[in-house]
Amino acid sequence: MSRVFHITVGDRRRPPQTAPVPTGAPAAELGPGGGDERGPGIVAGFLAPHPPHLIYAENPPQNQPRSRGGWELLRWAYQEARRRLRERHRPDVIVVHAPHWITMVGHHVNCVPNPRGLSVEPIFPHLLRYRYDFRTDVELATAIADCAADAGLVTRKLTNPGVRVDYATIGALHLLNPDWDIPVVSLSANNNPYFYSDADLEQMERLGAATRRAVEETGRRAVLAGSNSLSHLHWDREPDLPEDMAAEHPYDDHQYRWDMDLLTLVRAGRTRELRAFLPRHIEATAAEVKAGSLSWLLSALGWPEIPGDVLGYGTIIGTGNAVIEWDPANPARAHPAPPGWAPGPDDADRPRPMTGARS
Ligand code: 2X7
Ligand code: FE2
Repeated sequence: MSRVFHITVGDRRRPPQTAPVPTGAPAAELGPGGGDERGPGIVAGFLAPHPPHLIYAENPPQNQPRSRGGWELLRWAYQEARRRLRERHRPDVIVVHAPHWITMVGHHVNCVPNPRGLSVEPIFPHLLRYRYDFRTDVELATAIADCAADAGLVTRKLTNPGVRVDYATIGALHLLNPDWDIPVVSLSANNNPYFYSDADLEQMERLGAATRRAVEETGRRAVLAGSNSLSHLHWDREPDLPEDMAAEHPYDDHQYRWDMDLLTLVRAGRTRELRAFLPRHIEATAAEVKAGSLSWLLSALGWPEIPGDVLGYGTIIGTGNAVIEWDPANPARAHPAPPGWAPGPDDADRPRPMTGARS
């Protein structure tokens, strides 16, 4: 049984924003194999959640625990993300921002050429004990750290090969590229989802802009992965068989509906409104998005007013998780919200029961 603490969350009401619904941008040229023919730059971004349950359910050889599967809809969403990454985006590098490499002072960039070791999930060690061995794009990592420092952010280059890579970085990277044959840059989370404070996403946006500058200056073709769950309250007990899907469902209806509102904005391509909505969603659902990975990602993409492609949504021990792709050159079809719809569930002020454990 694992136990976690819960914070009291509420709603910080802000007036709904409105913006025109985009009809879609011109598609990029696709080559004969379906790959796009763009040159260097950030070619796509993924929201790539990392709960250890997903790797556990995949049973890869790198992970010690064995499972009978589970959480298939999210894993199939990742399957499609992998296909697009390999066939269409063909990046030189995957840059990942993940919330469980927590750095209390500053934004750190992993500049170790070949990180190797065992990554263990501290709350769910029975699900994730993963042997990793991958290559860092040190030139880009160094450039990101330098551009972030130029942008006024406290920044450090991690060069100590003994530092263990956190499970969120490993989770997102494994699920996007289990072959680990694409170099990586990994960024730490200076903005901590567990602090009792309002979300300060401004620095994450500056880090995103710095990442973009570094990618362009080094001439890389990069895919970005922001590794956040959405609503983040989870059960403090799990079933005897962790992958018993009869026990898997949203923590409560309130959390679920806030996630659906966020995804409605994403699918409609209302990115400006999404930007204003994120702090409300964080406040209402203790969202892991508070760590800033999603803000970093969308800022690096320039907050494109295009729909994101929601490849899948599912809960993991009650938390909300979505795999989403933003491809500025080949945007997804827009799914406009119903007329008169505004984000923020109408019961936003209702006090939520903190039920915690399931029976
Ligand atoms: O890191 C996580 C998470 N974000 C959500 C659910 C369960 C475990 O780990
Ligand atoms: Fe997490």
